[in-house]
Amino acid sequence: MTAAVAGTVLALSGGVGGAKLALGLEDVLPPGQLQVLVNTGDDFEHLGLRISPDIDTLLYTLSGRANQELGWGLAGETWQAMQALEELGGETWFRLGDRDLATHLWRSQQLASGRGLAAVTADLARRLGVRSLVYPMSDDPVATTVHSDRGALPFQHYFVRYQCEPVVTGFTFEGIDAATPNSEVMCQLRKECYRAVVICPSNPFVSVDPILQLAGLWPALRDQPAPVIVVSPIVAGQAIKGPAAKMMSELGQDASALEVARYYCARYPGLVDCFVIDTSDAKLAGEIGELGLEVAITSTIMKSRADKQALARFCLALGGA
Ligand code: FO1
Repeated sequence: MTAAVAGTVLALSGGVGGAKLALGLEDVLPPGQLQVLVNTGDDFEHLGLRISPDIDTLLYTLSGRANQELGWGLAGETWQAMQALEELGGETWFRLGDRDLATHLWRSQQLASGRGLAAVTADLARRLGVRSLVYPMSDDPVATTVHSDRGALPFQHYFVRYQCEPVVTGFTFEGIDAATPNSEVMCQLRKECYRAVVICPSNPFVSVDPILQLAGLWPALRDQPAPVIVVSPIVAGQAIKGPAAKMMSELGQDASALEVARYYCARYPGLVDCFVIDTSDAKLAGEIGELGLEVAITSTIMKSRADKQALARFCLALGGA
């Protein structure tokens, strides 16, 4: 057991990669000092239910319930409902486990009763015993569309139904112009409450961009005093998980940590203070540094709990955090 590092930390996260670092951060921070702002661009209505995949990945990971093999859903899951649905000729391309279904039923019922997604998520987190604050990026609906050689695809159709096979040409976030960022986070940014902001190793295009594109959010992150630290989701030319590297090459970029750094600098000038790369990418440090970023090199592959904690501690030691 090592000593905790005090001060509230805000992490921006998509699904599995972000949840791993969030778990490490939660472990090394005192209880209640981690807040996670989560992408909801992947959310959709399916079988009449509201599904929030990235929120659930965070809640399941932080409550020790995550299915490590699948990378989504609950551990020890059974699939009776999906089997029965298949026998009825229903849609089963997006698999909802029996226990996971309870989450979607509960959330959908709560939302239908008029509660907002942030309140429902906080309640769910409490019921699951999550110690950190997990905030949806917005209570307003935002839906990621993937533009591709097979046309404009709702995110889950691209990701799950077509297994990320279509060649991407761009992304849009339907509803983003009318969406308001989470009010708690905006309030705490204005009050300069954070000691660090960590942009987790999540997909820049479909996990982090929907969050940063919410009205006023990235300028508020840039203008508050805590360091903004990005952990590269690309290691040695590969995405740690998911289609980020494939998307980069289809968009005409090199799949590299350097290109990720260039992307953040071009799209969000002045936002990022520190950029964390894996030791296998150490040779890129000079060029990333020339972008005006502090470059930090460590092992960013999070296999064990100790790896997650080590990366979390490393991030919290950067930029005066
Ligand atoms: N991902 C899959 O690859 N196949 C599935 O059938 C699937 C079902 C699913 C159900 C609930 C949930 O919360 C997530 C689920 N995911 C599934 C994962 C998810 O769609 C993606 O990993 C994220 O949206 C990307 O972060």
